[in-house]
Amino acid sequence: MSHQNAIELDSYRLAQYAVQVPCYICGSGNTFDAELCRHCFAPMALAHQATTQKVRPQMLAAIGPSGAGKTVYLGMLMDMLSRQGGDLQMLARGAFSITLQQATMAALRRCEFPVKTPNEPDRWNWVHCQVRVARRRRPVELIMPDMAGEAILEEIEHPNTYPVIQSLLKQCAGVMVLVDAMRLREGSLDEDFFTMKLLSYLIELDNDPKRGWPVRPVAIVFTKADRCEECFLDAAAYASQHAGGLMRHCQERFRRFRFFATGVAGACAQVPTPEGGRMNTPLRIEPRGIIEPFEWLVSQLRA
Ligand SMILES: Nc1nc2c(ncn2[C@@H]2O[C@H](COP(=O)(O)OP(=O)(O)OP(=O)(O)O)[C@@H](O)[C@H]2O)c(=O)[nH]1
Ligand SMILES: [Mg+2]
Ligand SMILES: [Zn+2]
Repeated sequence: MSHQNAIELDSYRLAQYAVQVPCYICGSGNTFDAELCRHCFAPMALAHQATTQKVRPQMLAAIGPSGAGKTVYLGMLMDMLSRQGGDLQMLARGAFSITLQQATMAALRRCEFPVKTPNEPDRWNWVHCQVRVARRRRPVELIMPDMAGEAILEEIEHPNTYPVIQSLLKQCAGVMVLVDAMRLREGSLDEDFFTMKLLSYLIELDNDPKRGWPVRPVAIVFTKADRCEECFLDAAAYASQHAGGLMRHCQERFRRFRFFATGVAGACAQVPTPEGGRMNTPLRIEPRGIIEPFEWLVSQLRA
């Protein structure tokens, strides 16, 4: 090969870097070979996959304080949806979309809960999936991350600490707000306050009466309801009784909201850890009310 030819090939390679690929979440330009967005750390695979599809994926988010049960719930939800037949079925898009369900189910099988989600967005698990609903002609394309509760709180208190959270929540078509039912019953006002803060933040992000958060679907999901049966019987009544502020907030600010109760563990025990502490472990896995909040949210999405 002549010297001149070699120069031509190299410059052709460099030309690829001149074309920027916009991140699907925040829109910032990235090089074609970037794995994560250099601005918000969302996986660039989301952008590459979206360009190959006719339908633009919609975004959903599960938010709630640290320890609310987001990882356990989302991991179990993805596992159940990907295995079941029937009216609602899920197909993961991309190998990265299976990690959340794989890590959660591996921990539960060892009779452990998954570890706390790290605060750094580059370590979050994202799911891009196709959801088929019996009544809909076309499947729904969805993107959903498992975010860390502490990072969500930090972003609300100090906007732009985690730009990915703001970009995502601005565009989300709907949201699941996870609330620890046990802590509410124990009278923890933190849970009520945190949830009201989250809901106020959503309204601040987009208050448009036609397209903004006042009209987007909000599922309030009480987690760990395996430990308080009355929550399963009537989640809305449970909210009125134990989270009055949250209930009023929903009624005044949102037009489409609904309360749900979920539980993943059938029974838990406190066991000693090798470090001398104690750890909450699931003795049985008995998922209840996992599909319902998601099914309702999907039914509320535009076609
Ligand atoms: N009894 C019971 N406990 C649960 C359930 N889900 C979660 N827990 C407990 O709640 C803890 C926190 O659950 P995670 O799913 O890690 O919480 P998270 O919202 O992802 O927390 P961050 O990652 O810090 O934001 C677990 O370690 C369990 O001790 C459940 O369905 N039943
Ligand atoms: Mg988590
Ligand atoms: Zn980005």
